[in-house]
Amino acid sequence: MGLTFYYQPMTSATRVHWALEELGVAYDKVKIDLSKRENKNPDYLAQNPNGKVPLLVADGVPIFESLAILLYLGERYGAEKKLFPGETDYAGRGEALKWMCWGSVTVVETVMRIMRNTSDRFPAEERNEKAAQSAKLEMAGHLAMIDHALEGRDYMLGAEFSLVDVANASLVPFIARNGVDTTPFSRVNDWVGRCIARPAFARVMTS
Ligand SMILES: N[C@@H](CCC(=O)N[C@@H](CS)C(=O)NCC(=O)O)C(=O)O
Repeated sequence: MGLTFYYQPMTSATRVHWALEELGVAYDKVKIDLSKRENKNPDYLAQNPNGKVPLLVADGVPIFESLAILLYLGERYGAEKKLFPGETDYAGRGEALKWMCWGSVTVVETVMRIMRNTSDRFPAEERNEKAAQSAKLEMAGHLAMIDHALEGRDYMLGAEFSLVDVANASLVPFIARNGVDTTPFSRVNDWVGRCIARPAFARVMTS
């Protein structure tokens, strides 16, 4: 039955798209136009009651949430492609799960808090400058943590690029677009540069 990937470019689906391209697995792509609310069509909601992108339908099983999809892809294809620790590499899995979950829960919650308190996509009366400032301070702490973790290594798990880098490097440009100064974190910036220079990322950006 294979893999069908539902996405809109430049969204939370992008990191899943990137992972699919890195893994080199065969998949079909279906663009969902969020501006036309195609994500709220009954057919789409029947597969994804969460009504958002991304969605991956894997052998008939619909999987929503980009982190869940990344972990699924890592478990299913990652070890063979040397992009995810193998089933019995418990030390590697511990590192991978820790960084992927922390990025997708803690870091994403902080950037969403910044966005909700600064972006004109949200009503002015719901925005709070002080809440935005404290979230930006927290974010600086998160970036410092990644910067420290990258000391002496090119990628989050060590010398080799992995899906952990896909999951987390993809967050940094979004963080910067939300008004966080990432320039003090030189290891983070160098790492993001290395990750997004990969051909798989370029393919994602042009499709
Ligand atoms: N936590 C979810 C976030 C998904 C999400 O918010 N997707 C947005 C695009 S970035 C979306 O589909 N928005 C459409 C909507 O909410 O109607 C994930 O990582 O998959």
